[in-house]
Amino acid sequence: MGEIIITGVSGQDGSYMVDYLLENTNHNIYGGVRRLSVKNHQNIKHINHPRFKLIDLDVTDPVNITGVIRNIKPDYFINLAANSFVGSSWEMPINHYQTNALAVLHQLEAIRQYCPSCRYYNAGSSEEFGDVQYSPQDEKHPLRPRSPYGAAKASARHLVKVYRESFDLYAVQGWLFNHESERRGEEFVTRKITKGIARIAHQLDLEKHMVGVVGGIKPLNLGNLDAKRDWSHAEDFVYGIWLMMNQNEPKDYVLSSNETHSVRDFVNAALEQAGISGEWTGKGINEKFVHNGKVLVEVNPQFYRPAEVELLLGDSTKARDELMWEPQNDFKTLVSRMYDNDKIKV
Ligand code: F7E
Repeated sequence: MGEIIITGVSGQDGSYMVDYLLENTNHNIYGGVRRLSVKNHQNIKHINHPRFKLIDLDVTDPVNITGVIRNIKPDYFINLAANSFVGSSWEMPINHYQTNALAVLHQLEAIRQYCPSCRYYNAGSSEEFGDVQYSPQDEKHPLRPRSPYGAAKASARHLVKVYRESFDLYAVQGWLFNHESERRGEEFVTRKITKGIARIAHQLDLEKHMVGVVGGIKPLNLGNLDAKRDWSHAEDFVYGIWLMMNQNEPKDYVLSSNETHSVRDFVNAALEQAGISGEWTGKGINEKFVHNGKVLVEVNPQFYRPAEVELLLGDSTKARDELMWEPQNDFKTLVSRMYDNDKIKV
């Protein structure tokens, strides 16, 4: 029985990681959470287990990080704490750099000094590929980030590699393409869509039953509908991370579905799941989805980014061949799981 520290345990990936490790290993798990005046433990409220313990952990505080690593001397350290919303990284670039890059350096340094046998994982991102040179993107694709978020993750990747090679640490950083779920934050486009379409479906239902909706149906406002992403279910990725941490040799792997879909495709899949028909009209900022003369989805340039990653499509062949990693949820299953979870029950 060993000790595992997971940072960012109340987030989507952290919570699925705990679920997976409690079920599949017999290790003790220390879940790091940042102290907030209002707790945000929705994703972990179902976990009540003698091998799971919450600890205060702020990854931007090196004293805190070093103390925790020195005391617990973990066998595994899984860093899933991040400022993960790319869209906010232009407004708060320093926060993104501190949380997503500098914090990684503090963790590596503490592990090097106090617990060099600890296996370390840092959450890397397909955003590091950014302005992509070829598709699909594999482990050899150059790092060409387009946002302060992507640049911070790329910087962390270099640090992980330098520490691995200089000090012989088992330190890895996967390239995780977009991964979503019923536990996804509502600012990310997938959850914004499934929640938004669920609200609209409910309002259409009320109208059908002559109850009426005061002020009419408010359309779902989105940014770039043409952006393409390689979306998977987060549940499939946490076990990929665990496989990455348990090889003979430390290596970085891409995890992805190997399919790409536009934001518009995601909206269409959610509409289909909701049983709402209609058509897209207009182009660019005038594009709309119309159902029986009602606008349900429209473009709002407020959600455009200063620089966009237009296309991401992963190639996870290496993880599938070497780790025997096999995701279980395809695109349709992902959308239907998320939509059904957000559906308003009456
Ligand atoms: O945007 C477009 C937006 O915010 C996806 C994080 O987990 O995955 C995630 O980053 C796309 C972008 O995720 C809206 O412009 C259109 O092209 O859901 P997102 P992301 O930026 O891809 C990577 C792998 C990570 O590492 C990140 O941590 O959708 N989009 N309309 C919109 N995006 C948002 N958020 N809201 C919109 O209304």
